[in-house]
Amino acid sequence: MHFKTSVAALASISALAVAQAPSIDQWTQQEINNGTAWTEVTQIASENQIYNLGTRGDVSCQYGNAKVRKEFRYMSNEDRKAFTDAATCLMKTPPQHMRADQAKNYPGVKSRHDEYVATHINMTMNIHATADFLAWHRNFIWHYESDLKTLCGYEGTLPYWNWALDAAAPQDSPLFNGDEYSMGSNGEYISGRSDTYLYTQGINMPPGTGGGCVNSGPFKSVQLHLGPLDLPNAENVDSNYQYNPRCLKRDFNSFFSNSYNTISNVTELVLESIYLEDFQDRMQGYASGDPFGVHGGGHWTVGGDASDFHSSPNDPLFFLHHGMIDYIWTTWQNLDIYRRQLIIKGTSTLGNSPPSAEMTLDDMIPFGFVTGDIEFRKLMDTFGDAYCYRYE
Ligand SMILES: *[C@@H]1O[C@H](CO)[C@@H](O)[C@H](O)[C@H]1NC(C)=O
Ligand SMILES: *[C@@H]1O[C@H](CO)[C@@H](O)[C@H](O)[C@H]1NC(C)=O
Ligand SMILES: *[C@@H]1O[C@H](CO)[C@@H](O)[C@H](O)[C@H]1NC(C)=O
Ligand SMILES: [Cu+2]
Repeated sequence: MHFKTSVAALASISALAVAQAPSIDQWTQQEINNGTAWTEVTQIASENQIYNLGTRGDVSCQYGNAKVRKEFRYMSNEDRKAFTDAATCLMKTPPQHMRADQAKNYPGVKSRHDEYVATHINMTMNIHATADFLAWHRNFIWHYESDLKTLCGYEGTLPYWNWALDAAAPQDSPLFNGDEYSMGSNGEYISGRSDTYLYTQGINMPPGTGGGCVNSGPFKSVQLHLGPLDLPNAENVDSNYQYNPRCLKRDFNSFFSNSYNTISNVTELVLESIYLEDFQDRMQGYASGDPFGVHGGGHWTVGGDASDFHSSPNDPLFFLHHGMIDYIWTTWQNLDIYRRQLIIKGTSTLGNSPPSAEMTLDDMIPFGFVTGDIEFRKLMDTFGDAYCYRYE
């Protein structure tokens, strides 16, 4: 008994010693700006994860058999097309969760994809600037990946989009060249636009490089059915689930990527945020002096439907952006697994308005038309009970 306790205590002390998060001072500003630091940070995080998994003993999910999510541009042409084929398939697949007697309350829900959009619309005020922002979106995109497999025969994993690689000119990214292996083009260019003042963030947004319909690539003929609800220069719908058939729009804008989504922005976020409160606030732009963070900045870099606060999952690129957000979270967690794996902070209402109770890991989290409620604790570990995947 005594022996067992002291061995466990020793093990956790030495594990803590190796798992301290690195300090940003270990890298020069140039290494932070040119991506060297980010590459090394993700390597340290992976090594910690491998070490940690080694201490878990005989569990079925191991580093070697976990599914690997890759950056879209580093996938083969065939794999990229298989993904976008499945994503468009989901937009043509009938709703799976909504019952016939509910349909009259959700006139805009026509497809399985729309069930994701409607759920996000429904829960917007309870999944952003809340304790479960990161966990909720992790599970949301995981189910999307799972639906691509079970409903549309996809055999790969959910790609992610590292927007930092495209921060200088997202409109020129290979992801958006509009060929059949891309994530679809920019929106058609609309000229003669002026700046738009964004009241929530208090900034003046210059016009982007598109603005109209995505007219080449895999999503050129998709029809959206829900939203927009909050776009500054669009005809927003009057009610949450109104049927509003239209094309997908994008408006790539380097103003946002250069200001909020550079490689130094993501590296500094991860290395300078020691406490979870700082990390999640700064990522979402609730820290002072940075009204977007990498999360908001990514949505506004794409613009158009992806920048609608409520209905942004309309654009399949949403799921790749949130893949990157999830990658950043796993990296931050794995830099100091013992302190960060199971830590949460906050309530279940946006910025705690209206005030609500602190969330706990025992809370059951709802997912509307996506899937049944799931315990918060299960969403904390990509190698835990619910998942088995990693990023590369
Ligand atoms: C980044 O900067 C460091 C320090 O100057 C240099 O050693 C390294 O080769 C650079 N890496 C890249 C990818 O440019
Ligand atoms: C993001 O990084 C760029 C340089 O890459 C910098 O100019 C900008 O101030 C950074 N933004 C924030 C919010 O730190
Ligand atoms: C919206 O939320 C209500 C209340 O939680 C729930 O009953 C309903 O199923 C949700 N609808 C969707 C589409 O998520
Ligand atoms: Cu969201």
